[in-house]
Amino acid sequence: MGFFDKLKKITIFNTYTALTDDFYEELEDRLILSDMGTGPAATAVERLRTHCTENKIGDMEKAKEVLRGILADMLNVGDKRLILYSQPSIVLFIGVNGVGKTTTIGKIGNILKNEGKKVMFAAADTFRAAASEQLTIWAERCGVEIVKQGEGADPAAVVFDAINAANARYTDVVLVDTAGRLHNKTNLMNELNKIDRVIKRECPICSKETLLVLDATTGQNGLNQARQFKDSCGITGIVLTKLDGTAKGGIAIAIAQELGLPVKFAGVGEGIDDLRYFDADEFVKAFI
Ligand SMILES: Nc1nc2c(ncn2[C@@H]2O[C@H](COP(=O)(O)OP(=O)(O)OP(=O)(O)O)[C@@H](O)[C@H]2O)c(=O)[nH]1
Ligand SMILES: [Mg+2]
Repeated sequence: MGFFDKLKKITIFNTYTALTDDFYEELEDRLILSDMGTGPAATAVERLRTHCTENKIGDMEKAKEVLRGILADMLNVGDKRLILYSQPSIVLFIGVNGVGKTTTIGKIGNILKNEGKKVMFAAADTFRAAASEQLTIWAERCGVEIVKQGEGADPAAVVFDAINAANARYTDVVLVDTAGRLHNKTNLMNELNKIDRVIKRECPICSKETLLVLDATTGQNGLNQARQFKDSCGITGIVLTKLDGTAKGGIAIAIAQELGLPVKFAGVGEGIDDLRYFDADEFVKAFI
């Protein structure tokens, strides 16, 4: 079974026998329904039509391959790998409530540990005690260290502790969990800025990624979240979770095209192995 098999496929290529105007029209509708966005959907269909006409392609299977190539190309923006240039490197996970931040950290911790890296979790969601307990369970599951404080502690203080511990213990990567927040809550956004300032002050040479975690089932709403967080927090990439069973996978292309942000990881379930580095070719094969 392929990693993205749980994604709902757009099966239109099986229901038409020729590249008719109706086909192109329905394809565009289906791409828009997948939350790819009207602009990117129109661009993709136009590129497909032009390519197939110019190269006299009539075969549906060939056309499907061409479209996969076009979509993979549209996903190809920014630096798609996780940037880990220093020891330690810091990766901050942010996003609205319940999108899968804590779970994602557990899964990525496991991936990095299996790559031979020394990983530390920082439990900077101090909003509720259950949050650091949840992250502790993941830390035990993957066998990585965790730095935490009591409920209500200053998240920036947790990050301060984690950076110092990571420096002392030659940790490669610190993964920072944060509380779910809406981009329009000023005090919570200030909290993220404070975390940023602590990182800059305590580890000016640290490479830092800020990954926005998005629930794929929220479709275009996720795109709005990305736009707003990008404006205020300097997002460097996206983690797209809950791609299992959704027909809204087109959101990955919308984000790449409209915001220029790469999807770095994709999640397809709750288990430890249900998240991987995002592979555009693999994704488009499951998508179309
Ligand atoms: N089906 C599915 N469920 C997921 C996926 N990723 C996370 N979840 C589930 O989503 C729920 C919320 O996950 P959390 O990791 O707690 O989300 P969070 O963003 O940390 O939530 P808050 O800290 O409350 O903001 C949990 O039940 C996870 O198991 C995924 O890729 N697919
Ligand atoms: Mg959480």
